[in-house]
Amino acid sequence: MVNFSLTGKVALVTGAAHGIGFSMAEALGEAGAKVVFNSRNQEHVDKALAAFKEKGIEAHGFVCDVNDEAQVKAMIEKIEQEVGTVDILVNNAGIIRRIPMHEMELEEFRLVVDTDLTAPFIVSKAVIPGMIRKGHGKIINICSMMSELGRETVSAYAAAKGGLKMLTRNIASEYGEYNIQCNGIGPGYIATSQTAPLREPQPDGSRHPFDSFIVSKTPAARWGTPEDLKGPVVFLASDASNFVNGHILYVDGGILAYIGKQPK
Ligand code: NAP
Ligand code: GCO
Repeated sequence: MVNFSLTGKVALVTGAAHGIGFSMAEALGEAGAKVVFNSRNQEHVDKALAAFKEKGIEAHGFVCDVNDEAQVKAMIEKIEQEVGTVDILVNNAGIIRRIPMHEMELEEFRLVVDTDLTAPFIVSKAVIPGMIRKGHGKIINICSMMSELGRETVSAYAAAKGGLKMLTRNIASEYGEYNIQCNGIGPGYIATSQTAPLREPQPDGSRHPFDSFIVSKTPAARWGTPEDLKGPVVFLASDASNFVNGHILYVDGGILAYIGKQPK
């Protein structure tokens, strides 16, 4: 029987106090993993711990900024002492800034690239030695449609998520011999706080133009939900995907396959 069970595994999901990360952490917990997550904010950690407890999921939360290597190293050491060596890492923490490139401050560009690309390097580097010692590991990087496509105002985000696709492939290449698989998940347009500005109703109550645009570009004719990511993350975290390596699994309702609905 195909093994999707994560019983006995320690799964770290970064930035999982809410949104896509929380939903993926919930799925990993439901599949049997001990869930570990971080946020920059103690209040967010506490709220998420209460939510996991309510769902009967064993979770451990830490305050940690993934851009700070010292904080990340300290968090991984605490996880190894209190929970166990990390078997599964989901690099989910991420930000976006929607600003025309010629108006974007250098510091803003760098913050997005640091958070969405450099931080996955920092956290992956911190957990790989333990995975090598254990003889197995799963690293799952949360990419994006913008790992493949560009659009106005998201230059830093697209550059970072494009780079994250190639970091995924390089980790897969460099550590496959240690039985570590590194893959990506590329969510389409998902209804979370990150995309809330793109779905806000107009002053006259009509749909946001971008909202209608995305629905017309998606064969599934809807926005995705964080729950749509639960099955894909369990698959890539489990032994069922042990020969899948360096792959970006797009969970996008078909956007990347579709030219878009013809205007009536
Ligand atoms: P979200 O609701 O804004 O969640 C992002 C999470 O990242 C927050 O929990 C935040 O935690 C955490 N975070 C940000 N910077 C951090 C840092 N420096 N250190 C630690 N945690 C940090 O967004 P989401 O939509 O769930 O996105 C989650 C991931 O999916 C991101 O990588 C995003 O790029 C990607 N994605 C989203 C979509 C979409 O349509 N929503 C599509 C494709 C990819 P705190 O604020 O609590 O610290
Ligand atoms: C945007 C959106 C997208 C989504 C996601 C798509 O402004 O275009 O925020 O970037 O968040 O990354 O896969």
